[in-house]
Amino acid sequence: MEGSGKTPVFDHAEHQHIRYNPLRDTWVLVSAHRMKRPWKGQVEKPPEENIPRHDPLNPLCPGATRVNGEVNPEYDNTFVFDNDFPALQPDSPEPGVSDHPLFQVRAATGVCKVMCFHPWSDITLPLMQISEIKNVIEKWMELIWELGEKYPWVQIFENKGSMMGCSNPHPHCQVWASNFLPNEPSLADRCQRDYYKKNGIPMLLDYANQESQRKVRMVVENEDWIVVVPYWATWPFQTLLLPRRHVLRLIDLTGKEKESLASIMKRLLTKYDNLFEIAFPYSMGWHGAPTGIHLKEDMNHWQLHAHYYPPLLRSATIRKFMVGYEMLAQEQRDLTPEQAAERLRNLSEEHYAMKRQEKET
Ligand code: H2U
Repeated sequence: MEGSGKTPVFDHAEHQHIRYNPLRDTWVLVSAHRMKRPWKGQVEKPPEENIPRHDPLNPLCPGATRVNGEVNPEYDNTFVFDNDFPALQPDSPEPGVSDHPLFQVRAATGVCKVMCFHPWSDITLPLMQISEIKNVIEKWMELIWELGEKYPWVQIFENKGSMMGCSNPHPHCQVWASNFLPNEPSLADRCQRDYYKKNGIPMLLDYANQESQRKVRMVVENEDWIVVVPYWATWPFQTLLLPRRHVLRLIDLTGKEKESLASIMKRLLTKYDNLFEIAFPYSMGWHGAPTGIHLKEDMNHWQLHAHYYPPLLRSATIRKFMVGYEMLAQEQRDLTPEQAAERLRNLSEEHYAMKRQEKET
């Protein structure tokens, strides 16, 4: 095309470009043609398939003894306990006043909890019943209530799969509450505040409305929720789960929204697992309006949302590395968000493990 005299027409799937991420005030380089390059790099181990339903030596199982000597109850639903190795503890001495702007320090206090989703170790969210996923959502809401009363930020997050640093196959998430607003929510707060001031509508409400009309990045949707590969996604199959209504926090969900959230989570996660027919690894987490002292402030610029960040790119064993250029210049992705959304959208909503089971019987 170069030198042909004709200016090529821009095609986002062919021509590299940069896209703006309005939630982080950053840009991502999109270079879809890089998917064609051969791969001779690291190949990951696929996730373990034969996990025992109950292992008395697994500290997350019902009736098992944890590292600190405590014995878990014989729980048959969700189960929450204080992390025995917490990154944040309620008390910490004051570090004193910094004597130089380059050496700033502040006290960090908080609470870290672990929440088991289910008594079985060989189950994951997409394979759980909608009613069981709803129990998880209700427990999340309780934790936001309880910890959000005191702490300005309560981060619920799930690391799934050893590729994402998860240390235990038992289905679980973590909850870290802190006396400070961490970097990511702090940035999201600033960006949403600025957008609201300029446009008079919460950014992610505006965004959900737009994506509901445009459809190209839609993965799944129902009456109350949408899941899209965001326009500015950096991870190959990253998604953003958004309510259609203006909702500040998880605790504001109605009974119907809890039910439809459980349903859309199951559909999304089934598609994720079906993509490479493995228990799809990811880190996910909820972002809602800050809590604690902020509960009394006007937080209307906020919109509740969940981020899913899966690391895989080409197959069950080939991941995206966020290394050289990403660390030193800016994030870059290899397939367009529209291509990723189309692939996810076209996948079956029947879990591959269920299909296999049906075939065997
Ligand atoms: P991850 O798999 O995401 O690392 O979560 C497991 C958490 O469980 C981890 O934070 C905690 C670890 O500290 N844990 C306990 O609190 N007690 C135990 O006996 C084992 C694991």
